[in-house]
Amino acid sequence: MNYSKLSSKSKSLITLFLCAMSFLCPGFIDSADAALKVNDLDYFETRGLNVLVFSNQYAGMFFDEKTSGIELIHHGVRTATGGAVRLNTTPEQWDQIPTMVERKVDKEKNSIEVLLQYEKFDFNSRVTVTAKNNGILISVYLDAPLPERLEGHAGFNLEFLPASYFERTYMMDNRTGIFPLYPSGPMEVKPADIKIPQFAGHSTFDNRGRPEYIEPKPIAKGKTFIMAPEDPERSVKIQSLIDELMLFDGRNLAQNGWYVVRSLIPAGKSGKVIEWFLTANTIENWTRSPMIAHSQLGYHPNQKKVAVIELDKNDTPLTTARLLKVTEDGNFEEKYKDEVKKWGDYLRYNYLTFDFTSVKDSGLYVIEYGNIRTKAFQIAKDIYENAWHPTLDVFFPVQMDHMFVNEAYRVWHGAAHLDDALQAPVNHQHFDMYAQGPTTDTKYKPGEHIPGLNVGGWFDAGDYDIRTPTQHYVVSNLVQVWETFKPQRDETTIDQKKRYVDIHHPDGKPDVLQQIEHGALGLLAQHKAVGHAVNGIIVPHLSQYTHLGDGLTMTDNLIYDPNMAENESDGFRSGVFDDRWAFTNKSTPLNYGSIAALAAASQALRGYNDELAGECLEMAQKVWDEESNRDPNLFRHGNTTGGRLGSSKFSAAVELLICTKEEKYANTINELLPSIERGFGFFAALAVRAMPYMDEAYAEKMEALVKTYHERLGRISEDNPFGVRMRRGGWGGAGGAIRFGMTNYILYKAFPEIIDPEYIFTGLNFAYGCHPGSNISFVSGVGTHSKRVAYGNNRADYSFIAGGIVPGILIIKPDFPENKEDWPFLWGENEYVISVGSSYIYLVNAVNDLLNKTN
Ligand SMILES: [Ca+2]
Ligand SMILES: [Ca+2]
Ligand SMILES: [Ca+2]
Repeated sequence: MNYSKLSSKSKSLITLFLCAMSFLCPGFIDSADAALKVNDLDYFETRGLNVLVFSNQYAGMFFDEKTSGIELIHHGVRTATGGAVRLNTTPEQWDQIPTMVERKVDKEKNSIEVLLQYEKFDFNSRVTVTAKNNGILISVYLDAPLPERLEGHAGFNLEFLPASYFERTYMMDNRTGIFPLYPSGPMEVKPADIKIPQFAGHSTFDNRGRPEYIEPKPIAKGKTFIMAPEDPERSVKIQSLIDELMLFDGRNLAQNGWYVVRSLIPAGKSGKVIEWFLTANTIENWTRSPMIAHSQLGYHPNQKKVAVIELDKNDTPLTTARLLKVTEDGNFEEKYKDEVKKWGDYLRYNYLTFDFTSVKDSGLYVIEYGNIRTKAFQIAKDIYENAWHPTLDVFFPVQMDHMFVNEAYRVWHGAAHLDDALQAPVNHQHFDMYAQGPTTDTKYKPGEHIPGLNVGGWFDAGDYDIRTPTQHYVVSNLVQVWETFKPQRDETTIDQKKRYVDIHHPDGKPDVLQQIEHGALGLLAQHKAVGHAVNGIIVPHLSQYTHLGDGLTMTDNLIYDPNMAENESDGFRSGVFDDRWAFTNKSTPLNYGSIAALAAASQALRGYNDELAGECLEMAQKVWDEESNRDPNLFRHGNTTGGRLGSSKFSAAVELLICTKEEKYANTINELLPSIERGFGFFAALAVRAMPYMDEAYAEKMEALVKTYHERLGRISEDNPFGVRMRRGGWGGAGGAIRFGMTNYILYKAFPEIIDPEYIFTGLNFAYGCHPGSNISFVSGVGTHSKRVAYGNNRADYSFIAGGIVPGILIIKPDFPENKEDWPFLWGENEYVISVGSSYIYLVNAVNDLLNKTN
C-alpha cells in the first residue's frame, strides 16, 4: 500500500485506527495545557506526581547513588530514578555516569532539556522532557551517530525501585507478568573485550580468570509497558514511539540494582533516536496523609514534648490534636487536647506543632490528629535506661573485625581478615577515599605482608574496612562514656586470645572497657608494625569491596605469597591475592588522632588492663615527642588522613594533659586555642574537658567561646520545625544531630547558665522519629517503630543490626526529604557507621543522667 497516494480522509482514518490499536501516536494537546507543569522549583508537578529532570546530579563521590537523572515522585514515593542515556543495560554503582553539562528549563513550553556528556567516549546526547496531555514526552537527540564503541551499549534507561513494585504485575503489549520478588531473570555471557569499562579501570565483577562478563537479558520486550495497572498509586505506562522497550532486573548483577526500562539507541542514526510517552496514574485531588513526627521511644515525664505534624501543601490544617492514653483493656482515653500551632513551610510540606509537655503521667499514649493516630509510645522515667543497650550489646560486637561473633544459635561472622595486611602499592588511588603517595613510608615494599595488623578494630560501616580516623573517634567517645557514666553493663563475652565474641553471654568484664580495649589494640598495632598511624586497611579490588555476607569470606585468611601458584597453599599462606592493603603514608594529623585515642584509652583501661594501658600511654607520649620535634607530614587524601594539623594536635594535647597533668601539654593547648575557634562546635566538647587542668584565663576564654556558640544555636533551631541542622549533601544528618546533642551536654555540664538543655534533647528526638518524611526511629531496635531494613553488612537480606543508627533523611533536591523503609541500599539514608554508634551511647547516657540523676 502506497500511503502517499491515499486520500486525506483515508489517511486520517488509518491514523486513527493505528493510534487506537497500538497507542503508538498519542494525539497531543498543547503542552501548556498538559496536566504536569514546570513549577517554580523547576520540576514538573501535578497532584500525586512530580517528574524531576536532573534536579539532582551524579555527585561523583560514590558514583551512581540512584539519586539523579529523570526521577518520578509518585503519590509521595520516589519510585523511579536514573532516567538518562546510559552505557549499560542495568548500570551498577561504578559504571560510567554521564555529566550533565547543560540544563535548560522552558516554563512556557513546559519543557526541560539536558545535555549529557560522556567525555571519555566523546559522546553527547540531548534529552528533552516535555509535558503532554496527562504525561511527559521523553525524546533523545544525537547530533552525530553513536561512536562505534557504544553501539549496542548506549540506550535510554529509566530505573524503577523494585520495592515499590513488589507484589505487583505488569503488561508488556498483550503479555502479562509479575515483578520478580527475587532476581531470577535470564543472563547472557559476553566477551570481556566488548565490556564498557567501569570507572578508573575498576571492576565489580570477579571473572575468576574467564575472559567474559555477564549481562541481564530482558524479562519482557514490547512497545507498550504498563506497570502495576491494578494499583492506582503505582500505575505507570510507557509507550515507545520509535524502537522497542525492554525490562531488565538489575539485581541479577548487584543486589542494589533496580528494574530498568530501556530502549537501545540505534546505530548509525542521528537526530531523534528515542522517544517515549510516559504517563503515571494520579488519584484525583490526591493529598498525602498527615505524618505525626514524635519520639518512637517516648518521653521522660519532665521532658518537653512537642510533636511536629507534617501536612501536604494541599491539605487544610485542622485546629486541634489529642493525646490519648492507652488503657489496660485497650481503650483510648483522651488525656489532653489542645490547639495545634502553625509552624510554616519547610521543604515541600506545611508544618504544625502539638505541645503536650504538661502531660507528666507515666503510661502508654498515642497522638491523634484528625483520623491519624501514631503508634503507641511511653511516657516513663526509665525510657533512656535501656535505649543504648542494643548499640553496645549487638551493633558494636557485630562490627568487630578479626573476631568470631556469635549470638545464641546465630554466627554473625567468623574471625575475618586474619591475613591482614599487605603494604599498599605506591602512587595508587583507591576507590574508597584512600590513596598511597609515591613512598610507602614504611620498611615494607609494595605488596609485602606487614605482620601484626590482624588485631582489633571495627568494620567502618556497611563496608568492612578499618578507617583509622573513625577508630580514633570511637575510642575517644567510648572512653568518655566510661569516664562520665562508668556503665558496668556486661552482656557480652569478648575473648581476644580466642578471637571469640558471644552476644548475650556475660563474662564478668564491663563491655565498654572491652570495646575500648579492642579499639586500642588495633591502633597500637599500627604503631608497633610501622611506627605510625596508618590511614586504613581495605581490600584492593572493587569486586571484593562489594562483598555482602560473612566478612570471613572476604579474603581466604591466608597470607598472600607471590611465590605460590594461585591454587597453592601450605595452610598459612596462599597464592590468592586477596589480602587487604594497608595505606601507610605518614600523616601528622592522623598520628595526633592516634595519640589522643591511645592516651584516652590508657586512662580508661587503667585498673582493667594495666599492661595495655601502660603501652598505650607510652606509645602516645613517644609519638608526641617525635611529632612535636619535626616538620609535620602533611600527606592528605579523602577523609582518611586525619583532620587539620592544629586541631588534631590540640586534641592530642588535651588527652595527654588529662593523663599526665604535664605543663607542656597545657602550653600547647593555649598556643593552639585559635586553631579550634573556627568550627568551635566540633572541638567544643574536647576543649571544655581540658578546663579542670587549665588556668582561670583558659576558663574565661572558654566561656566567651561557648557564649558565641550558643547564640548560633538559636539560628539553627529556627531553620526547620525539628530544631536540628538538616544536612543537604549526600548523607543524612542523624549522626550530626546526635553529636550535636553530645557536645551540648558536655557544654551544659560546664556552663549550665549558658547552655539551654533543650539542645541536648533535639538530636535524640530527631533520631527517634521527630524528623521530616516519616516518623520512624533511625536507631534499629529502639522505639516502637524503628529501622528494620538498613544498610548494614546484612543489607542483602533486607535486615538490620540492632543498635545501628542510620543517617536518616536525605534531601532529594530541591525539596523531597526521603528515608526508604522498604529498600536498604541507599547509603546516604540507611548506612550504619560506627562513629555515630559511639556518640549515641554517650548521648543516651547523658540524657538519662540529666533527667534522672542531676535533677
Ligand atoms: Ca569505608
Ligand atoms: Ca563483658
Ligand atoms: Ca589471603
